[in-house]
Parts: sequence; C-alpha cells; structure tokens
Amino acid sequence: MRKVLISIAIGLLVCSACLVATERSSVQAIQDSNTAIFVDPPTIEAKPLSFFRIRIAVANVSDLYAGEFNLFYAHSKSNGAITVGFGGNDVNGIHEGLDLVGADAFWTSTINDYYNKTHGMIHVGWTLKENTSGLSVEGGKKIVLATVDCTAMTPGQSIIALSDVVLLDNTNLDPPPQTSNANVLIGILQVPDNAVMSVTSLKRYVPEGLNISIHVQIANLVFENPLSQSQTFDVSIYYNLTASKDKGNLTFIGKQTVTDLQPVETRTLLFPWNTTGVNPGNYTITAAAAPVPREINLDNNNFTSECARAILIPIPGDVWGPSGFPDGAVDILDLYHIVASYPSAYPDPKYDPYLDLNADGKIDIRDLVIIALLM
Ligand SMILES: [Ca+2]
Ligand SMILES: [Ca+2]
Ligand SMILES: [Ca+2]
Repeated sequence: MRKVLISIAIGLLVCSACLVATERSSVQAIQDSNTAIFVDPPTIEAKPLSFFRIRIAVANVSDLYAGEFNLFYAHSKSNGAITVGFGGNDVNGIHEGLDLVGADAFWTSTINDYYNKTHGMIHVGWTLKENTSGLSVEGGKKIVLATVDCTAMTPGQSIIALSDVVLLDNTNLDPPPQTSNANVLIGILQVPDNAVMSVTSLKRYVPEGLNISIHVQIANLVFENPLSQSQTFDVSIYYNLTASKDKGNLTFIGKQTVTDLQPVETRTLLFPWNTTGVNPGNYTITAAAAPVPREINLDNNNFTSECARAILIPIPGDVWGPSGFPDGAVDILDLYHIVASYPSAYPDPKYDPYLDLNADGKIDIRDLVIIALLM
C-alpha cells in the first residue's frame, strides 16, 4: 500500500513537472549518447558479514529533473548474497544522494529483501521541486542519486543490477540511458601459498652429456572462493651432490615461469637437464618456487628429491651392474650389456642412447672398443 501511495505521489510530482515544462519555451535535451547511470564501484570484494557501500550515480547528463530506478541484488538464500543495511529491509541502509539533498529534491525509497526467490529489490524515485533547472554534469563528474550500505552475507559471486531506469528533464523527455551494474564478490581473502609438491625423474641414471627429464609438481594451495587468485611465478631447479655437506651449494639447471596457476590446481613442469660437463656422482634435484607478493609460508616453496631416488651420472663405461643399474665399476657386465644392443642405430628400438658411449647415433664396434679400454 505504501509503495502504491509513493508511486502516486511521484506520479503527481512528475506530472506537475510536465505542466511546468509546457510553460517553458525551449526544449532541453536531458541526455546525450554518453549519459550513463551506474553502480559505483563496479566491482566489490567483501568478506562474509562485512559491510560495504555503493552509490548509484549518473554521468554526462544535463537538466536532470526527476527519475527512478530499481536495483536488484541476490538475497540471503543465494550465493553472493547481500542485505541492505544491517539486516533485511533496513530502511536506514539507503540514503538520498548528496547531490539531490543539495538540490532539495523530493526523494523516496523502498526495500524488499525478498522480492522473489532469488533477489531483493530497492526502488528509488526522486524529483526536483518547482520550476528549477535540472542538474547537469559532464566531463567525468557524476551526480550521486543514492547511497546504499550493504552487508555481505553468503560467499559467492553476484550482480547488483540496475533496472527500469527512468531519467527525466522537466520537459519529461526520457531517452534510455546506458546502465552499468556492479559485480559483487563475497569470499575470504586468502594469503597466497604456492608449493613445490614433488621432484622426480623416471630415469635413475644418465651418462654425462645426455638429457634427463626432471618432473616438478607444483600447487596453488589456496582453496576456491570468489576472492582467491591465480598465481604466476618462476620455478627454478638446481642439482647438488648427495654427498655434499653443503646443502646450499646448488648449481642452477633451469627456470620456467608458471602462468595463472588456479586455486587448488596442481601442475607438473618438465625440465630437461643437460648433463654435459657434470662430474660422475649421485645428485639430488632441488626445485624452488619464487615467493609471490603477500606469501608467508615459504617453507613449502622448496623441495629436494630424496637421496634414495638420486640421479646417478656414472663413470664413463659404467652402464650396468648386478642389480640392473650402474654399479660404479666398468667390467664384463657392462660389456655384455652393450653387446646385447650391438649392432644398432637410431631409431632401431634396440638402440639405447645410454649405451652409445661416443654418442654418434649407433652402437657399433667403436663403442665396444671404448668399453674394452675402460675395463
Ligand atoms: Ca608457499
Ligand atoms: Ca658397471
Ligand atoms: Ca657409438
């Protein structure tokens, strides 16, 4: 009933404005193609049960005399819900815009937190009084029509949407303005936390000079919610002798940039390690994820492969041993193992680059000579 009365009141006032307008000799354009009514700010980020304020404003308008709009928002049974003020239907949460207060306008608002199953609605209408000029603004300035204090309720993403907008000058002209809504993100701001989860290699040994693939699994440990962020950061890997007393004595292998790692996402990076010039020995691999801004937990940004899974670069000629693995000695077992692939050449499946001691793409008599000399 109250809403009906208000609508009638506004109707009468608008009509009186029309009567006034007919007495004016010149017709003034209220809007140009740039006239816009918008929710400010366009994006809202809030924690559950926190407060935020929005403004409904108009830009690039001349002779704005009266108007109305509806504002729809997700209510408390929806994702990304808000309520107006400090509880549902709180009339104290909505205020006449200061520019209208300054112009001594008639202004009215209603709130219905349960307009339908998913949305609440605010209705605002106003008109200036008597035969005054309307409000004008251009050049990046704005006229604030209403201020709404909101409480962020349930996590999620929603839109605060302007609808049914009417803007009138005092000749009652009403071209439709452009409207811009606001995006509401309600969630928990999390401290970024990236981690290196594992460092492994499918192969356990590699003759010096060949490549071996290092698999580095990384993760963005923040959970998904509307305010959680993807991360972009560098991951570097290093090698170190397992026997090294100095765990900080790392030698750089390579670096990759991880782009847009999403919350809860894990990703495996493949690093080739070119072992040219690396001395024989057992090596652990360490991966390090560079910290991102605001990251606090840095303990999990580094991961070193297990010593038991170290990568062996054997002495030259050591390609086999009793356990099916290079054993630190060059003997008849290594010779037999190469002979098993003799003769062969890439891409013959019998060809094994690990046994191609002079790395010429074939296993032939030259490789047998090399190992005979090393025994
Ligand atoms: Ca971390
Ligand atoms: Ca051996
Ligand atoms: Ca060869």
